[in-house]
Amino acid sequence: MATAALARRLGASVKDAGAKKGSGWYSSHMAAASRAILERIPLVDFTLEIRDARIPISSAYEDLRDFPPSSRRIIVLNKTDLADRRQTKEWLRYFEEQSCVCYGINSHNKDNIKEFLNFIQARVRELKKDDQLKYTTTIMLVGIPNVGKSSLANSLHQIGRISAAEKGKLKHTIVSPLPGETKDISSLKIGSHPNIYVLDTPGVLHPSILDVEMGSKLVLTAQGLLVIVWLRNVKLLNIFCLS
Ligand SMILES: Nc1nc2c(ncn2[C@@H]2O[C@H](COP(=O)(O)OP(=O)(O)O)[C@@H](O)[C@H]2O)c(=O)[nH]1
Ligand SMILES: [Mg+2]
Repeated sequence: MATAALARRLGASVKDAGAKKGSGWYSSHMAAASRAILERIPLVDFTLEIRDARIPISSAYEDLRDFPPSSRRIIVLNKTDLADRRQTKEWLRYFEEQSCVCYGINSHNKDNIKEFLNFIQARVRELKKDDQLKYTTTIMLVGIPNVGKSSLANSLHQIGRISAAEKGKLKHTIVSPLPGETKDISSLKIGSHPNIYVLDTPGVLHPSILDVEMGSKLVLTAQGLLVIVWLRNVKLLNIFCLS
């Protein structure tokens, strides 16, 4: 009971922090990233919307809400290692019933990444049946901060290049439990014959969509750290002391 009350209080604080003008949360940088991502969606072959497997609804990427389900948009439930296995299965079934292509993954698990690469390659083959070797496929990873976009991009790059016996230096995009570390859109090669690139993007979270429940879920999952950083203007310690 006390935990539920604390969760609600934290959720309400996150909501208030989002609504507060000048809280620095939805910066001009995030707004620019949101625009840049939206501009690229029609240009890329696939958009992977990365969500947290523990909170697959609250971690949805708002900017994709108006895009209808399509075989070119794939919902990836990441961090399945932290989620309840049975619930993840149910969520995957739920999204499939909504005509969404959906995949559950742990970005830190090599076998998961290999299977996911096979899945992506199959989708690429379906998309470019004719002369597919000539084309370069681009896959953009989008999502709210901290869902694991950069981790997934790095893992796909590492495993994809090893499988393709590619030479050359491995690239890295920054992985961090703190928000806002990915500042630009960067591209990493994940396959050859045909060439496949993933675009890692900065996380975007519109404060206007937050309600108390979503706020508390973000606090209580891995996004907790991120929210605490955002909440530096809110007297978070007071919230704990009052509970
Ligand atoms: N347990 C677990 N942690 C993950 C997974 N993917 C990413 N993380 C962690 O989540 C945090 C945020 O990851 P990052 O890739 O920077 O998220 P981004 O902001 O969406 O790019 C980091 O501490 C990662 O190590 C996963 O599948 N499982
Ligand atoms: Mg990142």
